[in-house]
Amino acid sequence: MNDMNSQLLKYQRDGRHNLNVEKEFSLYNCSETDLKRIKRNGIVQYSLIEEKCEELSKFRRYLASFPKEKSDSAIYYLVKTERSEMMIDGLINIYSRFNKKFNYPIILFHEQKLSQQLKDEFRNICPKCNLFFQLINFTVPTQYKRNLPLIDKLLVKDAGKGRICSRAEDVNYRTMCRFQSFLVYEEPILDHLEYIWRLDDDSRILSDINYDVFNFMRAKKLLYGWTVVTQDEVLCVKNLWEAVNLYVEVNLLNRTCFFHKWPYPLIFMNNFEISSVSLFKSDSYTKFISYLDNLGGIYRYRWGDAPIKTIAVSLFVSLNQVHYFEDIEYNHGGMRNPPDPKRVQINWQIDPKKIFDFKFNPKKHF
Ligand SMILES: Nc1nc2c(ncn2[C@@H]2O[C@H](COP(=O)(O)OP(=O)(O)OP(=O)(O)O)[C@@H](O)[C@H]2O)c(=O)[nH]1
Ligand SMILES: [Mg+2]
Repeated sequence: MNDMNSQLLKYQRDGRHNLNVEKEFSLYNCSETDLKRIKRNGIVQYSLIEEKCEELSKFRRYLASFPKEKSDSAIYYLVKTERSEMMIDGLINIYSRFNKKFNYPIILFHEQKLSQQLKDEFRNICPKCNLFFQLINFTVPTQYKRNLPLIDKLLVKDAGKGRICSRAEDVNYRTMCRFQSFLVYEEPILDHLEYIWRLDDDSRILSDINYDVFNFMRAKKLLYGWTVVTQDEVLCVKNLWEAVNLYVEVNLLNRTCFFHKWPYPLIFMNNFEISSVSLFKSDSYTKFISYLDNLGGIYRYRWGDAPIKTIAVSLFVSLNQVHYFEDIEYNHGGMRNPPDPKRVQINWQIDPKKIFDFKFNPKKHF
């Protein structure tokens, strides 16, 4: 029996009012499981759930129209309402450099404040972009909200001597890191996808990509693709690597893939990240990330999603399933692929061919 009928029967058994039944009924662009998860993730208003389900169902229909040989994959962004102009430029960029040839769906996760007018504007400006909007709950979890004033004070104190981890004062930035670290994988729209390509509103592809990157990943059995490696800010990862070392030891992760070789504090700059969805939905990652999340370091110290996911890749993916997209020209905030040798020194970018030669020197670090 399908979800819709079983739900209807349940309501009839409970003697609930028909109006309610009809209301919930019309939500059934989503399955019962989708609905439960959407509500659990904090979206409870009827009209918002309905809108989310409608987009979800359009998205699934769109994927279902793909030929068998095309991978069930998508591109996604997290949209910041205040930077909608930048987002529009980003959409035009990915469309013209890649997606006009390959037509993958683009998921735009957003907060409630992203108005219908802005959504229409995105669609009007980029009518062939295949946009699917998904509202997310972007609030700070209660346990952290209560402690935020304390967290802020501690952060400033930790940083000391006037130096502070960048973006540390911005609580929303930490909520963004938490979303990118794992909450995104709890979104029903990612279910059954093979690969997901994350880009940010300030990500720019600098030349045309003439092949299907998702099919490429699939053909090579790859799990993680990147373009830029950089040194992380050590002030922003206080206690993170130590916590991971403890996790590795306690969980006897002796056969870790390349974690023990990976040079601290390098990270894949994951504002460009093509990854296997099943990797980040796996039991290994789920267990690992709930350990880190429960430590509270994302809010307490502003642990970034980039170090967290880089470490996870080094723990759970073997090097031959990690791919450097050497051929994709890319820029994010001055860090680019291929790296500009003159700038490598200035902006802490690392030559991808020399990752394992890197030696951390605290005196030379920012
Ligand atoms: N909805 C929402 N999205 C956000 C928020 N902050 C950041 N984002 C999005 O998350 C992505 C990454 O944010 P950035 O601020 O560019 O983070 P970053 O790249 O680490 O920082 P920069 O080096 O300053 O670019 C972008 O696509 C932003 O639009 C926020 O408060 N709300
Ligand atoms: Mg950015």
